[in-house]
Amino acid sequence: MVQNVYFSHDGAVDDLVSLFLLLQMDNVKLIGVGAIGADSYTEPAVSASRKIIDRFGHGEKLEVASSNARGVHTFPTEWRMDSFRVDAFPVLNEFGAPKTPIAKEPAWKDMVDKIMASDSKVTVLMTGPLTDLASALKAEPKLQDKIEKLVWMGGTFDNRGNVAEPEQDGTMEWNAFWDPEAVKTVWDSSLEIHMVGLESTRKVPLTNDVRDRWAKQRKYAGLDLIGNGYALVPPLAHFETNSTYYLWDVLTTVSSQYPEIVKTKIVNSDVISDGPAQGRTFEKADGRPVEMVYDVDHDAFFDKIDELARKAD
Ligand code: AGV
Ligand code: CA
Repeated sequence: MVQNVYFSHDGAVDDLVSLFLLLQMDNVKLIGVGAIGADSYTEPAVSASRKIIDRFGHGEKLEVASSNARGVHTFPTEWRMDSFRVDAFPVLNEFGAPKTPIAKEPAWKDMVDKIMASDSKVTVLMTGPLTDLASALKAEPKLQDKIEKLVWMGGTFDNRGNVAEPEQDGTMEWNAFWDPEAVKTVWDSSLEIHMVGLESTRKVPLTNDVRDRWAKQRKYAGLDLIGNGYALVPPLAHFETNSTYYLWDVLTTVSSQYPEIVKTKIVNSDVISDGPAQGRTFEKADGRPVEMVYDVDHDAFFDKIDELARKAD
């Protein structure tokens, strides 16, 4: 069965690879894409998205909306620069300026309009901060009834965060930390939430073996794109550092359509939205339920990436 999906991402390497993979999934009908300059800058995030749709979208007619969201805590500039590099990849620039149009409205409004106009319920897939969804829910409360579920890369329940910044206690995941208030707004809604936190993404680091596997398949344009993308970011080699890269968003995107590769459980939870733990998602007996991915079949996951990417040419 084909599922209508609205994809909101924040322009990092794994967000853009996620967009590429979504475009290869037979059961996904993308109805809109929004890009937010959180772990990126908005202009290259939007531009690279348009070019990926042009080159790898199989003629799909889509628009890319630009977000005007501002975070509470900004990502390190060094990480955000990757979006300019992906946008400059030759494979995305062979045919000149992008043709996929930029949507008229800012991303939060585009999300409202496209979802309300959809002929069936929509899965909202988000691989960045929840800011635009929170704004959309505030502006149009009826939106909740049109959303099948939210699938989000963000948060963690084991208090081992991935933010290394002052004035925080180390328990938060970055997408939640960028805009903690937005996470609270979404948690307080009646949406069905599926969450991929750091518990599972830790099991799928970028490694040199993974890079080699993609390099061997570079005759496929899609795997060459993935290989080039992940050449920009540091792998897990000897020891985890603050910049070590995992396949966070790709795991979220792939498992949203192929749930057989992950294990999930229901967690009752809440969110802290201020103080040194702002952005922390935590278990709470009378909190709202979320379906949390806690484990992944590593090999099945990487096989699925290959299989999807080979379909692109
Ligand atoms: O926390 C993971 C989120 C994902 O959506 N992002 C990167 C993914 O797109 C932020 C992030 C955490 N650690 C990072 C991040 C790192 N070492 N480099 C770049 N981004
Ligand atoms: Ca992201």
